[in-house]
Amino acid sequence: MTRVLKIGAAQLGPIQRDDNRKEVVERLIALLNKGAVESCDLVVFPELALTTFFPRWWSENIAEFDHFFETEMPSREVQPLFDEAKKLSIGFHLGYAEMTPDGHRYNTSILVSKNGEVLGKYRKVHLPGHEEHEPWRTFQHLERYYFEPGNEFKVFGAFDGVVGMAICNDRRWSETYRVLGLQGCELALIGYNTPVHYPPDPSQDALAGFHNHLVMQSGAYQNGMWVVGVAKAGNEEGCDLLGESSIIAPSGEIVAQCSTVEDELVSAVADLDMCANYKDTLFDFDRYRRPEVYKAITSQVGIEIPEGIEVGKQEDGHLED
Ligand code: CDT
Repeated sequence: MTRVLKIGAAQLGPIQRDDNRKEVVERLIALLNKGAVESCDLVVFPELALTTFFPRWWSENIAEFDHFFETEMPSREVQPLFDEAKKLSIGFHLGYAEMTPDGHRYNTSILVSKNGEVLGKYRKVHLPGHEEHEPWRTFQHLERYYFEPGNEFKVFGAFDGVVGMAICNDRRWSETYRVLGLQGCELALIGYNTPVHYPPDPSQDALAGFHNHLVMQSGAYQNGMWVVGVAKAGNEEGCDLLGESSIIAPSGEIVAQCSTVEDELVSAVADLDMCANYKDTLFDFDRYRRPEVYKAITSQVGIEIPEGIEVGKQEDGHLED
């Protein structure tokens, strides 16, 4: 059996605060149709693909932003996307703000099969930014105020392979890919909204594109998996969001990349069997991993410099056995 998928990375341009769901869903459907022209099996939409990136604003009353959340999926407004995808026989990945029946808020993504069935749901584990109002910032990043964190990285049997999901900031953490990789993940789908300007350290602004690809390419290579990273891009409510959506092979190479910061679909053929080239050789986990040496990764959160090391007061680098 050959396991070859045609994947579309469906980058979105900005969604402004007053754009309604119907308009946005029409844009998603247009991208889906571009995917159909390119014979895609799976189209990947970004994080919070139905709304503007609302955590850039503070509201004393959190419920004031509840209209940015979906209380059911598919909702009435999103149903046409499910219908069109089913008609075209294309699966898709979609990020959105989720409100559960008992009032919990998550930054969520779902994986939908070619016949419109929700195969899997993921809730963002690494919530970046801050939880309090920080008016000094050009743009706030209040994900830690608006969302609760999810608690697991899972994989799903889908599209003849093992598929995992992560969301935006998750892609910067090597643990994300490894936990997926340890479950045999062959294809990781990752949506993002990444402001180009990083207020706590603007020296990183010029490196935003480099860091984006650096982390996803390493994650792909070190775990022998395909990675699809898809942006909401462009100038959204005055905030520039990074584009450069890409499809990355298990070799770590980028095989397709968006060139605009607008609605744009790029596609690539992904041979899932190519994962074995890496999983069975250089990154043969069974053979080479040494979990007994990695205990600090799960037992410790922050940095703990071992006793006896006084930073800045060392001798000239001489090491004693
Ligand atoms: N959406 C998201 O997670 N964005 C973050 C911005 C970090 S700055 C607080 C990212 O890692 O791209």
